[in-house]
Amino acid sequence: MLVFHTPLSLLHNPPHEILSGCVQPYFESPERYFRILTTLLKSTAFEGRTLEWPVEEVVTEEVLEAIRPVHDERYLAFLAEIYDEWIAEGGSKDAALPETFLRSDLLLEEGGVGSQKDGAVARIGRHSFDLSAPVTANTWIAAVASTRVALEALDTLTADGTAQATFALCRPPGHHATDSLCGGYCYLNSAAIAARHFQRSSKGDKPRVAILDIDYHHGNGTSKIFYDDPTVLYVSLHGSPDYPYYTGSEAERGGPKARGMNINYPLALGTNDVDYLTALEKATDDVRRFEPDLLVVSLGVDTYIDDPLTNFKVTLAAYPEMGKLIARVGVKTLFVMEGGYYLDAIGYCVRGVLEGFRE
Ligand code: SP5
Ligand code: ZN
Repeated sequence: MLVFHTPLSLLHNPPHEILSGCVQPYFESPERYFRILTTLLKSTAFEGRTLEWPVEEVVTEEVLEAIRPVHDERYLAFLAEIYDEWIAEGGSKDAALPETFLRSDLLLEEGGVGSQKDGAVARIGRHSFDLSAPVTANTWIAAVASTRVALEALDTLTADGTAQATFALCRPPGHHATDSLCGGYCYLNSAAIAARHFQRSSKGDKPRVAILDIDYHHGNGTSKIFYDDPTVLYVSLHGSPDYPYYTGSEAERGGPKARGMNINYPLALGTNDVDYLTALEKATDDVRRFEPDLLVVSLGVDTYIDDPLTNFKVTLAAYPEMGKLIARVGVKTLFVMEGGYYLDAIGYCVRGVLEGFRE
């Protein structure tokens, strides 16, 4: 299986985030990229495809065309400009991070005050939903490069008649990013962008895409982006109650034009291998019934028992079984990397899923 990745992912390296009221080292670290890549490439079943561009050539008109159907123009301008604006206002060189958040229930009149021109602090609070998406000097470049990894993996998957799956080692991840908000280590929603790109670049009838999100956390961004779209099925398994707290319930079934096209499997904290795989089997049945033309898997491995941020009891033995269930859907599958923070296991968890898929 081809493994698409870019060393430009390493340019995004925020020193810290704020969790449990404390400044903590950033869990979504560059080391994750090395661990996953080296563990995969130790096996002859995988072949690396390194994507490299000069920094000033990462953001092309072509990739922006693929991103625009998913993210709003003002949000993209914010990601591209905020660090320099923050520095110009005297903010820390480490990273831009919000102080306040624009919430509609705070406003006294619709629209409130201000625009995009009321300074860096106001601007970042308009486009963030937590304190885990700092914007550093190269965050925008790394995020766009990460999206390009997903798009390249998709192009190869669709162009190659024999490939049944490709793996996009995206970093930073994407599934928490909405059309206009960053958060949860995510800036650009690469899985959503790839799904839309597939639909837009196909000739004939608009193809159907299923997104199966097996990261521990609910992919609130992806869910929101496709919530009222009957051509994209979103199915998520996630720990509940847990981050991002306000989304991911079974009652979220899709908007008026797309009832039933959003399916959530909230799983209790402490969920073990058997219960996890039972739920995943139901989720893959949902995907199969939809008869998609493409399956995008948001592959987070923060479901692992020792993950420092999460609360399942899923062991290494479960990951190849996950891959087998996903393969049984029987459709071309793009795997897009999302979360996973226990460095000593993430490579083996990812390898387990991908090897299980191939068998
Ligand atoms: C892509 C992805 O997996 N993003 C996850 C972001 C989760 N951020 C908040 C985690 C809250 C964890 N709280 C418990 C900390 C125990 N040390
Ligand atoms: Zn996660």
